[in-house]
Amino acid sequence: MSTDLRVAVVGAGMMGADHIKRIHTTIAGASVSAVVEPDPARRAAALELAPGASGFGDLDAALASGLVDAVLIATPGQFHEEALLRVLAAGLPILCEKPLTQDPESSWRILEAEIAGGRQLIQVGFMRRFDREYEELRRVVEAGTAGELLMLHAVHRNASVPDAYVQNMLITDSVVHEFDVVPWLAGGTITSVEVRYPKRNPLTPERLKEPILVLIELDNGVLVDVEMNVSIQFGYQVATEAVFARGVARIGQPSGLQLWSENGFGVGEHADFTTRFREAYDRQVQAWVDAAKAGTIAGPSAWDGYKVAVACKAGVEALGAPGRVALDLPPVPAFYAGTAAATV
Ligand code: ISE
Repeated sequence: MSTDLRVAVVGAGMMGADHIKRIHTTIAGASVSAVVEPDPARRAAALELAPGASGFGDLDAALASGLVDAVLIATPGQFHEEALLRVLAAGLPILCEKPLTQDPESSWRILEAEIAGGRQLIQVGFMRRFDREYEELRRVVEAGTAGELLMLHAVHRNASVPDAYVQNMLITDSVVHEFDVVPWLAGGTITSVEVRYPKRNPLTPERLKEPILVLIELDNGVLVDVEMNVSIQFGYQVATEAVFARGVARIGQPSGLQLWSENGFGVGEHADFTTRFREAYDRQVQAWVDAAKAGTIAGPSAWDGYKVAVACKAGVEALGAPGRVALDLPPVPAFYAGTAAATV
C-alpha cells in the first residue's frame, strides 16, 4: 500500500502547473491525486503532467471524492479565502501560495477558522525562507558573526510582468515577499512602510509607475530599502546586501557559468522566479509534505500571512501618499504565540 500523501492542487496556472510537475517528479512521499481547475483546457493540460490524477472543476467535488489527504492552493489570491475556508472545514493540511488572502480582514477570518479547528493546518508559500542563501544570511545575523545587523539593501527585479499586473500589485504581488522575509531575516517586526518614486522607466507599461523604492522600518531599528522594479527587460534578480557593524554580506548574486568570448565577459541570469527559486520551491514543498504527514506545518504560518496582509495594506496606502505609513498589528493570538512554526 502506498504511503504517499495524496495532494489536490487547486489552480493550474503557471504556479499550479509548476507545483504539479514538482510533486510528480521531485517530491518524495507525495503524489498529485487531484487537479482542481475550472478551465477545461488548462485542467486537461495539467492532468498530462500528473498521470493518474483525477480532474475536478470545483473544490468541493475534489474534497468529497475521498482522494485527497492535503491541498496545495495555487489560484490567484482573490480566490484564496473561499478555498482556505473549505479545506479548513474538511480538516486537511494546506500549502497556500502567497498571499494568504488579499486584505487583513479576510486573513483574520482565516485565523479565526483555523483557531476554531484547534490545529495549525495552514503553511503559506513564502518560498524565500527555503532559499539556501537566505538561510545562511539568517544564520549570520543570528550568530552575530559580523556584529549587529544595521540595514538591508534589497533589489527585486522582474524582466516584465503580465497584462493583468496593475500598480497595487507592486506591493501585493511582489514586495509581499520582502514583507515576509525581512522580519524573518532581521528578527524584528515591521513598524512602517514608505514608498518613494525615482525616475519612471520609459519601458514600463503605461498603466504602471515604477520602479519604486520601498523603505521598511523594523522595531529593532533595522532599516530596509527595496528597489522594486518590474520592467528591467534583461532577466530576474532578487538580491540583498546586509550591512553589519563590522562586515557586509551579499546573497542572490548571479552565479554559474562565466564566459569570456569575442564579445567580452558574461554570466547567465535567470529569466523568472520559477528557475531562480526552483530549489527553494522544491525544499518548501518537501518540508510541507513531511510536516503534513507528521500532523504539523514547517514554514510560515497563517499568522505570518496575516502580518504580511497588514504590511501590504500599509504598502498600498504608501503607494498613493507621501510619507511613512505606520502598521497597526494586534497582539499575536495565544494559539500562534510561541509555536515553532511561526518562526521557522
Ligand atoms: C510573482 O507573483 C512572484 O511571486 C515572484 O516571486 C515575484 O518576484 C514577482 O514580482 C511576482 O509578480
